[in-house]
This record gives sequence, C-alpha cells and structure tokens, in this order.
Amino acid sequence: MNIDETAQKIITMEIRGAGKIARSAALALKDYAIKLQEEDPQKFISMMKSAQAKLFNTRPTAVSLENALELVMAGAKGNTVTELRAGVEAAADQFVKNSQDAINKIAVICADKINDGNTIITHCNSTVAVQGMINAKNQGKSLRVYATETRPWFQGHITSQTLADAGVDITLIVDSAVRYFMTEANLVIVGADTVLSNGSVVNKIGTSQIALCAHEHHVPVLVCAETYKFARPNITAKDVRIEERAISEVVKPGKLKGVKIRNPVFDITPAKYIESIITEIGVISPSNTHEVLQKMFDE
Ligand code: RI2
Repeated sequence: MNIDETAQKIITMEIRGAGKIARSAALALKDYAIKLQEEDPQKFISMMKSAQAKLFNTRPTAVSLENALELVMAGAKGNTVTELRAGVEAAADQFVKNSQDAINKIAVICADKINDGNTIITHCNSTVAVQGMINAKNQGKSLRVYATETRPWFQGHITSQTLADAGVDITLIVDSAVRYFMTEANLVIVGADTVLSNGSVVNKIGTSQIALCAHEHHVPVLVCAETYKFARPNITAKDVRIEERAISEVVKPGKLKGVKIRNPVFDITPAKYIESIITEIGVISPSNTHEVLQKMFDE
C-alpha cells in the first residue's frame, strides 16, 4: 500500500492495534523507498522523511508507530540512493520479523502465567494478549475469559470471536460489568500502546479503571508489550498525547441536543496497579522498567 492509503487506513482505524499499525507503517515506508524515483541521496532522504512524518501523524498516542518508523529510517545508510534504499528495505523487513517473533515469545511466557482453570478478564483487542490466551488453551489448560466489548469501537468483538474460534470459553461483557465479574477473575491480561519508564502503561481507554478494580480485588494485572512499545526514558505521562476521536463514534450526530460529548481513546494505568509487563526479553516488574529502558536505548 502507498503512504497516503496506509495513513488513511490508520487514521480511520481500518488498520488498528499498535503492533499492526507499526508493521503496516514500516512496510508502507519500505514500499515508498522502493518506488521512489530520485537519484540524489539528499533529496531521497528528504522525501523519505516527509513520508515518515505523514505516517507518524496518523495516531498520536502509541509510541510503537514512532519507534517503528525510526527503526526503518535508521536503515537509510550509505552514499548512494541504491545503498539508502537497500538499507531501508532491510530495516523494515527486520522490524516486521522482530515484531512477529516478539509476539510469539511473549505469548509463550503469557501462557505460562495462566494456570489451569483460571478466569481471565481482558480489554480491547491486543494481538499479543489474545495469542497468550490461545497458547494457554493449546497447552491443554482450561481457561475462561471475560472480554469487555470496549466501546465505542467494540474491539472486544474481535477478541471474543478470535478466542471463540480457537475454542476458548469466552464471554463478552459490557465495559461497566468489569467490577461485577472481577470477583471471579484470577488474572487481568491486556496489551499496551506505550510503556513509560516509570512502569505505567498507556492502553485502550478503560484499562486504568479495570486495573484499579483488579487492585481492589487483589487480582494481578499482566501487560503484554513488545519492547518497541517502550518510550524513551525521558518520556513521562505529561508527554503522552491521549488521542480524542470523533464524537460520532460515541453517539449518532444530532441524536442528543445541547449535550457535550468527548471520546478519549487511551488512558494511563499507574505502575502500582500492574503486576508484570511481559516482553520478548522476559517478564519485567514495572519498577524495573527504567533500568530495562536505559539498557535498550544505550545499546
Ligand atoms: P496489539 C489497541 O489500540 C489497544 O489499545 C491494544 O491494547 C493495543 O492497541 C495493542 O494492540 P487501538 O488500535 O499491538 O484498538 O497488542 O486503538 O495488537
């Protein structure tokens, strides 16, 4: 897909999910580099940077998109356009492969955290969190999952159908029913859009309420997050731009008169409500996130 088409599909959420957005953007940038008819290296880089910016500006919250684009552009090394182009291609392919390998590694660790007979509450639709639950099922563990519908986009429908198709005992619940069912839960398992150096996690709106409720019931919250979703150590909650989307996603235009509507689509869950962050390099306690990040970004 070309840059504009990919950008449009990310903006409209036809392409959604932090990981899928990152991979789609990386491949669009690669495709652009391959087709770009420019023999001057400086002009080539400048045009690549414009394409990068167009993709970066599609959705402001998940640092995974920014990191993916940076990783691809870091491949643009060399003195000729041929060298620059080859570097971008290789970096994009490497990112996509690493991100898929990361999902598989995290899902194995996540499945090991799920005990036979566990009841799990999950929120939104996280590819890696869902894969972890499916892996547990495929290991022969019996598990029961409550998936929230996740208004206003109802990503929970995707999660529910995916788990049902994998033979998992799945029940869809409304977002407001989380505390009602938390009494039955052994675990909360969710994904992430951004992990901050203090161990707090940016994820779909409602995640922080679920974590607060889990904390009250002493239910561990596990976050599945590939390390490319980790923000640089200097980024804090005040730097995170929480995306607010169209109010038409919440209520049909004109249905309510004189009523203000807001539609923030992410929130930040404090580290104290999170038991572990499961990554492809292992399980991280939120309090150790800063150390992991220092190492990652110093390398
Ligand atoms: P994976 C999604 O956002 C959800 O917040 C989900 O937890 C997160 O991205 C990570 O998804 P949206 O795109 O990368 O539905 O785990 O707004 O698939």
